[in-house]
Amino acid sequence: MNKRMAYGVLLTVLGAALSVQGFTITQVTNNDYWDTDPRISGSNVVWLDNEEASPKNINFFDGTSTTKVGFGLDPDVYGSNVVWYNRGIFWYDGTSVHQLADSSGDPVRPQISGNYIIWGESVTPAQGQLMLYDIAAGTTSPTTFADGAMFDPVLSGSIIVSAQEDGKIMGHDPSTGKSWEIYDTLNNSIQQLAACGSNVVWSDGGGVWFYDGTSTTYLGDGANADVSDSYVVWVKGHGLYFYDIAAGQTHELTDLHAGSPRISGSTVVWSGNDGHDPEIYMTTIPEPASLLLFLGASVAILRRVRP
Ligand SMILES: [Ca+2]
Ligand SMILES: [Ca+2]
Repeated sequence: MNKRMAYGVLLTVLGAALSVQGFTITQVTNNDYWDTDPRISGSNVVWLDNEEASPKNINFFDGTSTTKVGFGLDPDVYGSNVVWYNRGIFWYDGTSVHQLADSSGDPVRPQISGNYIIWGESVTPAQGQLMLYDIAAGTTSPTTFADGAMFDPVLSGSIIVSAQEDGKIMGHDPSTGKSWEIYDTLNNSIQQLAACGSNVVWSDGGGVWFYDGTSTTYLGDGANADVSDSYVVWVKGHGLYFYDIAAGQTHELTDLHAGSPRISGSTVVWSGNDGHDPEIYMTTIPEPASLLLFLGASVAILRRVRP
C-alpha cells in the first residue's frame, strides 16, 4: 500500500466517524391518533394506538409491514411473538392468538422472552403472584423465588430479574429453580427495572443507574431506562439519551419530545410527538467503538508507510 492509498483509507474512516452524529431516524407511523408504548425485539416492534377509542389496537411491525394482531394494553414482543393484556393475557405466536389467562386472577403486565411468558396476578391483594407460561411445555404455573414483595419483574433471555423491597435485585432461572442475588442497591425505591444479559438498569425516582455485572454507574437525571448488551437508553426532559457501554460515554439521541424508549441490540424505538400526536420512531445507533478500532488500524498503516 502506498502513502496516497493510506491517506485515502484514513479520510474514508474519518468521514464515517463524523457521520456518527447523524442518526437515520425511521418514522414507523404517520397518522392523526396516538401511537404509544413501543416494545422491540430485533427489528420487530409492537405498540398501541387509539384509532378506536377503546380498547386500543395492538400493532406488530416486522420491519416491513404493520399488522393489527389484537386489542388491549401492555404489549410485549419477542421475535414474531406478541403478548398483551385485555381482561386476560393473550399471546400471538406469529400465526394465531391464544388466551393464556382470563380475568379471574386479575392478571397484569405480560412479558415474553426466550421460552417464557410471565405476568402478575393479584390473587392475594397484599402480595402479587408471578405466573409463568412455559412455551415449549405449554404449561402455566405460579412462580415464587424471592423473599419480600417483588417489583417490576422482567424477563431477560429466559431469566427473571426483579427487585425486592429491601433493594436487592434478584435473578431466577425457572428451568433450574435457582435464585441468586445480582446486586444489592441498598435502595428501597427501585423503579423501572430493565435487564439484558448481565446488564441491569433502574431508576431511583431521580436518576438512572446501570450495573454491568461488576460495577455500578450513575448515568444522571432521567427515567424510563432500558438496556441492551451494548447501550442504555433513557428519557431526560424532552430528550432521549443513550450511554455507550463499551466507550463509557453518554450522547443525546433526539430532543423531539421523546418518551418510552426501548432498545434491542443497537436499535432504539420510542414514541415521539410529531407536533400533533405521538408517532413511533426507530433508529440504529452507529458503532463508534468499532469505528475507532478501524481508525486505529488505519493510523498504524499510515505510520508504517512513512519513510
Ligand atoms: Ca401524526
Ligand atoms: Ca400517531
